[in-house]
Amino acid sequence: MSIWGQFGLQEGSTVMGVEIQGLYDHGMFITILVFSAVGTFLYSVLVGKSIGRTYLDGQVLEVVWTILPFFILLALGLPSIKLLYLMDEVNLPEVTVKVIGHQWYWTYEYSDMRGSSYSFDSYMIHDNFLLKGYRILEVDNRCVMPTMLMMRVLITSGDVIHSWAIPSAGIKVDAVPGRINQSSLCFSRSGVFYGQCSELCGVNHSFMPICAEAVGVSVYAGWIISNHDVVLGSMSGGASSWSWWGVLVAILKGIGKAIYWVTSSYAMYLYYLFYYSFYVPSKFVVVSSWSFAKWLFSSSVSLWEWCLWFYDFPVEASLYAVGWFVNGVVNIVVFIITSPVKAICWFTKCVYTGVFNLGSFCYGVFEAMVNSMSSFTSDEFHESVMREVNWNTKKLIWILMNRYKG
Ligand SMILES: [Cu+2]
Repeated sequence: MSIWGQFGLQEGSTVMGVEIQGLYDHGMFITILVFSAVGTFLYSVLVGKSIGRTYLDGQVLEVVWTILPFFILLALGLPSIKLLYLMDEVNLPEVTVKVIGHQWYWTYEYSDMRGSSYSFDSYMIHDNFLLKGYRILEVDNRCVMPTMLMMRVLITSGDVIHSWAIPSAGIKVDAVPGRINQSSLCFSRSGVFYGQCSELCGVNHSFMPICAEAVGVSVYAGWIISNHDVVLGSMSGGASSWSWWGVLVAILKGIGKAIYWVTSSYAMYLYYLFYYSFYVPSKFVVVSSWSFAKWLFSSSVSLWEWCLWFYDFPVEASLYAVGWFVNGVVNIVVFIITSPVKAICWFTKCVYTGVFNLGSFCYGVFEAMVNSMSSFTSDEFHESVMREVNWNTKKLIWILMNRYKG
């Protein structure tokens, strides 16, 4: 929520919100740098006394002030483009919330659970009834969402165009009648986050706030299960029938599965242990040492024979050695002259390989540069987000499976 005297963006409440905040800081840093540099130049030109009357042109200076802005624009633009594409990505959402804009309230629908769809309307609380909280931001029913879990928000409208926006979450999606817009959300912390309808939709446009309450996964699961139970009209929980036969079959099935799992994983472990710790290294050692030994043996035998020869007839042996060397050179020259196509192919291949390697190296450096520029959070943050999201996904599925099994 915005407060008086706020400077900059609201503190990010989602993973994407945090990244957007980082992009803003990054952009502001460069902007201030450029502004102060240009300001200094302007000041020194207008007020300073260093005027060169004989200074007509400076080629190097012109090249520098053409190339430098290119890199500055690249540093400003690339991270922004990457974030833009990341924001449109919807990665395997575990929870879907459908948001429907109305004149002038929001409807939230949770239809993930089988057999029922839980939905409610969210109206602004009028000043006269507001006991606590913020004026024209508080609602009667908040949109409850889990933290650290990949979510999908489907946004549509029942009448005119609205826009569902939570600034701190970095989300603003138009609600268009007859069309469903999709966006992803992943709250990085729990709390209550406010937003307002962001598309002029009629007289009460200002009085249809958005209020999202981000809670932990277990709290969210409890909330959604209890609400679905109300919808299904089975607060006591479904009584399942059971028999000894069923229990026996289930136990046998479980034992079979466990034996299969343990045996197969142990076999796989042994196989990979043998393959990578023994087979691969010994194969490498045997093959490479065998070919090296062959080469060493044949060359030393030839050298030894030549040395014996040299001992007996030094002139002949020397002539032969010179001839052998010249023959090699001549062979290469003859190869180039007689089969120029082959020689050109070989040369081209060498050049191509060199250029390709150089190019891929430059591309790798460029990619590393872009990657390091376009994420504004540390690797530890990424890792902790991945860990938390994985863990919470398992937790949610476990809770729901336990509740709805059978
Ligand atoms: Cu609206």
